[in-house]
Amino acid sequence: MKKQSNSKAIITAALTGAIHTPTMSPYLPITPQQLIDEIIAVHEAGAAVAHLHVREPKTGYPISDQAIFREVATEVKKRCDIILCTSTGGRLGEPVEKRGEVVSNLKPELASFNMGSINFALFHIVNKYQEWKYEWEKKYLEGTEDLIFPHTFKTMRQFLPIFNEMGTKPEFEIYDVGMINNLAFLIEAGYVKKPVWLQFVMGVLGGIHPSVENLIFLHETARKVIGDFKFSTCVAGRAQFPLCTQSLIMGGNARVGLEDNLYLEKGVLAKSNAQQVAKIIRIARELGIEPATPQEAREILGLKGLDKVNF
Ligand code: KMH
Ligand code: ZN
Repeated sequence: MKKQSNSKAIITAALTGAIHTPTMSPYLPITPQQLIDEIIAVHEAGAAVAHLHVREPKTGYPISDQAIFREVATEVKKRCDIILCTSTGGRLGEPVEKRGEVVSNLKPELASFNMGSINFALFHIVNKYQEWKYEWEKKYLEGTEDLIFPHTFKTMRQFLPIFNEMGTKPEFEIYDVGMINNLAFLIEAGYVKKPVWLQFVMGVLGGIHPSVENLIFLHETARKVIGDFKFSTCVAGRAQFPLCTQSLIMGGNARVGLEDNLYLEKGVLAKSNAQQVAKIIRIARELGIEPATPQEAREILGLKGLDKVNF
């Protein structure tokens, strides 16, 4: 991983995720074609990475369907050189083995790697909606009151050789400060090689509260216990733009997208992922920071290259 120049930042767009449901925004991409179109658009807007989950095309239910992952990845690769970061987070409640399949199947350059177990709660937002587009949505969200998003040390130890074998760089998702400790342990035990690529995920109920102090705390802790790392920040909800801006100011990178936040500004739904990408890039440029191209991001992160994926 090359040293990152402070004047370039990797912008990731997290397109759809597995948290927001179709009722919450008509702009959430659902079908393979919508996902493909959104990825091409975020690439044109300046994103270097697209973080990809897939959904059941008719209902929007989050799934880890390998055929859909492949369909989207193949078409995108024909049309642009964006880096695909496939999610191994999958649907809340889905078994871990199923979630890891996308790495062995597609051998992507980059994939999410959740750095520990957390309560991943969304039940508290159910009351904001009176009517639901699809039957599954309310039940899915309510079920999270009793949900643990599981990533035990055993799971993590079992996932890592798959990433290594496929040449896929893990993007370590850090939802709370203890997860930095988990990663430091795995580095120390020889399962993970430095330098590592971290995504600080703030604002999930069950994870760290999104605040300026907490982003500094996460960064400072990673500096002390890991040392050699690069980082990006993503934030669930309305603190997305302020804390992504802070991340850029701190010499880091930023992830935006409808997976994390449905709004462009207070009370205004983002009409596309590309709108959010364009906004963070406007802010970055005001700070003298340019978005890294996908090729520059590959060099910064030390990725294997698009010619070595299996799609
Ligand atoms: N959904 C985010 C809170 C993953 O996909 O594996 C974190 C995430 C993890 O993007
Ligand atoms: Zn995700």
